[in-house]
Amino acid sequence: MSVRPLSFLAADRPFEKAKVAILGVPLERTVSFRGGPAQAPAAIRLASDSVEPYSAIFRADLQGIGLCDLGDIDVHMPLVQVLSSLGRETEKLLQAGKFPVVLGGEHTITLGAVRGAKAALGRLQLLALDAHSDLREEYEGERVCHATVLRRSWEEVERLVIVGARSFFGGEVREPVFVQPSELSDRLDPKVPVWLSLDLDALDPSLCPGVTNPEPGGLSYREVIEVFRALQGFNVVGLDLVELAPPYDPSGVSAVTAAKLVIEAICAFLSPRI
Ligand SMILES: [Mn+2]
Repeated sequence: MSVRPLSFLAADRPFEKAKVAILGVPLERTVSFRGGPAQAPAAIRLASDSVEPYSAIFRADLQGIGLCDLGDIDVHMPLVQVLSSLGRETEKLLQAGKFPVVLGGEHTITLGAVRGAKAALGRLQLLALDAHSDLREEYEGERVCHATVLRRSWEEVERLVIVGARSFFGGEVREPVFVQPSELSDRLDPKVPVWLSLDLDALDPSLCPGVTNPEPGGLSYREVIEVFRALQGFNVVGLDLVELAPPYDPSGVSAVTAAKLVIEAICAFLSPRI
């Protein structure tokens, strides 16, 4: 066919034959500093055109895993409805045996995905890579927003672990959820499914400047890869990637990094080592 919609890695596998389902959520509702996440799913799909589906690190080829791109969820409705519609989609995908890859959008979407995954699987733990603790009880009068999303998500799961945090508010730093990448394996439960939430600002802003709230002193690309490697011993069932703000990186490298990390993650979690 000579005409096709923009899709991640030009994915064209029929839904029935795909293991991985890409789902965009261009939500930009509660951002507090600077905008852009609404453009992120399209920017990541476009950037994926410039990278190969092969992971040299995990020695796996995404083509062999099978990928479909379902397009974007409608976000032009109240926030609570966006989250519940993402929750329903995530639940359906997991029940169909798929590995959902949710492309945000602002970090708030993680709450919808986590609720859907919990509904589908019964048990769930959440690993978040994030520069910010996102553990406020409420922020500017909102109980559900990008700054409270990990507090609200924590209420849904058995365990929350956060890697990469370096921006704290008040007593948040004393919460027992922050770990170094090397401690991950001891802090997750091998018997409980893991949802991975990858906030791009966990990376150092010198590597990934196109994010809503850049925070100096972040993880290197290789450190994120080491987190993926540690997760290979666990049952990772899906992931979201959030907070890319394409307007703040005219070089486009941040979007390419996002696309590449999606490929590395899928290859790490779904492919036997070869
Ligand atoms: Mn963050």
